Amino acid sequence: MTTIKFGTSGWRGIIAQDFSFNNVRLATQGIAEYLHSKPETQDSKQVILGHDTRFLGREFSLAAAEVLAANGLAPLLCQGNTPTPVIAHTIRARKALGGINMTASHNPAEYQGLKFSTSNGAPATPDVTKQIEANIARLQSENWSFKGAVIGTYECKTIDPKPDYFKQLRKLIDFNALKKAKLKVAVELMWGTGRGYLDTLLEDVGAKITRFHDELNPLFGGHHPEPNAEGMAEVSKFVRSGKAQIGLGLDGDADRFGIVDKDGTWLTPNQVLALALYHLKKNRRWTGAVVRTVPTSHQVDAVAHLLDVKVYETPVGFKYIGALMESGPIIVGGEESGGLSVKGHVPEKDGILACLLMAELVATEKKSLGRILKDLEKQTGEFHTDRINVSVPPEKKEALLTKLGSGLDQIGPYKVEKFITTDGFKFLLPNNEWVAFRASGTEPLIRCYIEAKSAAGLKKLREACKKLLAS
Ligand code: G16
Repeated sequence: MTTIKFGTSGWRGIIAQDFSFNNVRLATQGIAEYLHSKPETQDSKQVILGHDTRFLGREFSLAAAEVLAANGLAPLLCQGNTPTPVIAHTIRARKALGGINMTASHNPAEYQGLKFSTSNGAPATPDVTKQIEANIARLQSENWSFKGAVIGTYECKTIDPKPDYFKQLRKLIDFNALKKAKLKVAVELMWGTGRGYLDTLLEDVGAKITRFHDELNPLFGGHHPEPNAEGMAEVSKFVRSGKAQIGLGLDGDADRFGIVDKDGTWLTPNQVLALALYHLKKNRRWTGAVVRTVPTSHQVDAVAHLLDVKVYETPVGFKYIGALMESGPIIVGGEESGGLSVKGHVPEKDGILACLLMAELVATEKKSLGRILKDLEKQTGEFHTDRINVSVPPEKKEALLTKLGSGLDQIGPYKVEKFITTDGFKFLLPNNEWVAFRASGTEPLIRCYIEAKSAAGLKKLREACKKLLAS
């Protein structure tokens, strides 16, 4: 029997092994029962369904739709494959009860996933997923089963979510500035759901775009559909050759962004978050605070300090950022894994919005992003970050986490000044440098995050962390 657990973002599993039709039906029944326990279910019955480009996405969505309908709810399926932020916006725009999104985001092709969002479009918070998990465990103990229609044959009402979402982005992005700039843009669509969204919006404002991987391929070319330095390498090369002024990319479900500067350098999401805050506060004059997760760069804090903006720190997961965005004015919330959203938008990460915001910044200041960062660094100092993903055998994982969690006085030659346990273990070192360790909630990995004030310092810290992880 599979234990269905909601990790950092939804439930993820290997297709056919854990992520089966029966388990999707079971998880959906758990969600339907949760929805029935909410008073809002008196007013609306709608639940938005969507899926990414992975194997059997539509069929899994239809299986979920059938269970929802059997529970007296009204499933509405987004046409075609749909970005996560678009599903989030659709939930809000249609005042639905929530949404179920079949996506394993950046995980490799053998995975599928189910993300549940509440009526505000935000990823479900842990108190909600705990209730759903308890419902599922109870259903399992009662041997609950559902006799569904032949796979893929159930008929569900569909909607086109694009027009509403485009309308929302036209409110948030300065498309006039983009129109004037006529940028040459390389767009990495990563065989994912961003196709027809990011590229179309840019083309509509007269940008000259070159698309990468804009065909449907559930195998993602054998890679993780992640717009990190590796995932953006082809775009980097293209931009470096002078054929485009900026490279913009998305992950499989278009909630994460990847940005390549004019010289072909891939910018870290940490840098992009700092730039987004700078742009919205300085050029747009937005007011409010900034939210970042624990392992996100303190460069964000340094830029916030320059601009007199308050910083909030949360555990990893956009569900925590989203919750804060719903509770007060937040200019921008984001995280080092490549997610951000802004004031007035969905409390869910939106890669499409992030990419357009960076293009808008270039169009507004008529400078490269690297140039803007260099100017900021003159005032804040430099920030060098890295992330090491370590695959640790399950039998060694607990021992390693226990060792790190017991607190350490030293990391290599550096004295630990403060130990933070908001999520995993973060060790603050002298000179505003730090390292953090935590178990990923989406992949069987331990993540080690490092920040130093110089390239040489980063190298030294990386070595110290590698030694610690190997010992
Ligand atoms: C998900 C969450 C993010 C989180 C990321 C990494 O992203 O939505 O909030 O930062 O996982 O989490 P972890 O380090 O626990 O693997 P996505 O894009 O996969 O949905």
